Amino acid sequence: MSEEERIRASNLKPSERTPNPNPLRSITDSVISEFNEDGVVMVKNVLHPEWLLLLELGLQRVLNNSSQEMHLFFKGQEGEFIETIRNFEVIPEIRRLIYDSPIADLIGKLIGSENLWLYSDEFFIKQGGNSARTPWHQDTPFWPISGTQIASAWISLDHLTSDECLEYVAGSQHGTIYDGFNPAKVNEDPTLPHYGKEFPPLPDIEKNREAFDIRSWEITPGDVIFAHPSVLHGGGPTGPSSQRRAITIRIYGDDIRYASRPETKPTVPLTPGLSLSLTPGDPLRSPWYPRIRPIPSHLEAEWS
Ligand SMILES: O=C(O)CCC(=O)C(=O)O
Repeated sequence: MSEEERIRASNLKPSERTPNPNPLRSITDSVISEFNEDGVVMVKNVLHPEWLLLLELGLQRVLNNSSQEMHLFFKGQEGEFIETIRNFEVIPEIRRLIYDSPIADLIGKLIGSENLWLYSDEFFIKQGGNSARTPWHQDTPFWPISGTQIASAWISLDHLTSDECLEYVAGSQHGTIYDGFNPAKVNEDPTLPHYGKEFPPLPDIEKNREAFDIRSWEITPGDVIFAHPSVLHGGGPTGPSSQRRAITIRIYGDDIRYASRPETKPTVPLTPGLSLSLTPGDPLRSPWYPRIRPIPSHLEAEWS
């Protein structure tokens, strides 16, 4: 398919809002305080439609039988939930998005770091009819890191009601790190001890929703949710005629260090060899985690 045909075949709609000429100004002191207190904040209209177009083209390449491995979470069920990770490495549009769009700079301002590295990027695509909730979980039990200067930007290509949006338990990043669900067995009860006893089992948040300060938002494409990866999050089922095509881009700063995880808990994504080159407590530096800011000089040269 030619580039032009790909654009015509896509769902791209003209922008319904005036682009924000200075997205970095949206990261105000009060946004930073909300992020630090609640572990999550939604910022409206920070991504120009051009970046959404680039993201949509990247997603089309992923779905168009690229070399990306697609993980189907709800295989055999009505709605699909497709996940692909490390798109940066194989999808040129996602690489461009991460280097050239303001996403990294927005996160840098939020976490207070001028040096920035990519932890991972991951597509989460719900389409094709009713697609079930994403189980409640935190990300950090699966990530070999310690430190605080890290945030995930969750970006949806679709308009979402607050019921279809990802949900977050405000403030939970300050509390216990729980065991969480097993990504290979997504339909299993997330409160079961999946990985041994190193982390306590998750509470049953769905059965006791009123006991938790759950946040979610109505989303217009261009809005971005920034979340700390230790905040509990889940949810966002889709209905018979809705879809939710989102990417999460995780970026970290100076204080993030390598940490070990229990052997029973495989890290996501897998990083074979990392434990042979780093000792717990070392700054997290490895080709697995490319530097994004300042832009490496060999990449800057591409602009001249
Ligand atoms: O979009 C989803 O359903 C899951 C997103 C998620 O777990 C994440 O961004 O870490």
